[in-house]
Amino acid sequence: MKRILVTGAVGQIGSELTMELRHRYGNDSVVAGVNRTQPTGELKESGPFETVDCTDIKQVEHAVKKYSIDCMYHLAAILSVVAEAKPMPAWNVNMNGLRNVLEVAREYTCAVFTPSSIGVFGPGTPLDNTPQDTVQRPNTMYGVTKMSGELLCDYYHKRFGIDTRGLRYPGIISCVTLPGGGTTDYAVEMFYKAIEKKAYTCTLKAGTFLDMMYMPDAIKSAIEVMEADPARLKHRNAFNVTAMSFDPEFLAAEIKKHIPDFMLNYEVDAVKQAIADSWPNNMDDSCAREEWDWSPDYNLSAMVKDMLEKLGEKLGK
Ligand code: AKB
Repeated sequence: MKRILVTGAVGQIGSELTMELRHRYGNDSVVAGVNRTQPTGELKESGPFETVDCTDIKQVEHAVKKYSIDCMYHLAAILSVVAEAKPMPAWNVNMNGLRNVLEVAREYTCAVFTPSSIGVFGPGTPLDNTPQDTVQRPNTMYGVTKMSGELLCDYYHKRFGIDTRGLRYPGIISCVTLPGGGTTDYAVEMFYKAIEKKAYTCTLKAGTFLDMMYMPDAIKSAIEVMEADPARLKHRNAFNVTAMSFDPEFLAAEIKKHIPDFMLNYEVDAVKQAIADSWPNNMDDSCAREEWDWSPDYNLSAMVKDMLEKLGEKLGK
């Protein structure tokens, strides 16, 4: 039986992934690792939670020992925009935090899932149909830490036999927990503003295409890659995965099918635009499809319909 620790369990992905893992493996088998923000509601009531600041190896080790953990989903991280504003804290959390998790995994023999990102790509990378194995010279602190994290995870697998696996996530869209500090956050904000104000001012230019994914697919992919037959895996850290690629205009046009008077304006943020311009327009995720049968359930129109229904309910509109 799996005994799982999720770090960053109150974050955008963590809050939903923890609940799905509890549903699959049993409430008591999945520990929500929290740091500054305490869990609330179902996340708090449905299973154990523990303070785990990943930059403190003793806290990681304490949780792993206390709950006999054999698998960690290490989601705690600082995202791209915040990492540009605070590069050293980003290095500390994204690199030292990961090293602590891997060291504890080595000591106590745990499998480790680490989310990587489209941020691992940069100048020199082919931006269309970006291959699984290609140039990775990111020019953001977030990208540097995610790229180095991929290498470190592969190193722990090859050198120490730790079962490390990861995904290069695109922008993730959900209506449960807001993302914080990412370049792709605009896509989530657009839904909230479309419902609340019928207008949104976008910080990225028209024509900025980025890979995106709806949260149910993000959760499914994390669980499936960890359940995959290791004999089939030629890659580990980390797989390109995507579900759709759009720019602000495409997303707005799809929202307008449901909210016809929705208006999209632009006020471009130079820092966010530079980050987005260094990332792929669309990735090739054929290795994930071949090695562990990855296939997303939601395309743009299915995601927009579901998001607007669920978010409308949540916001009482
Ligand atoms: C970000 O925008 O920083 C993240 C990511 C794509 O990794 N959502």
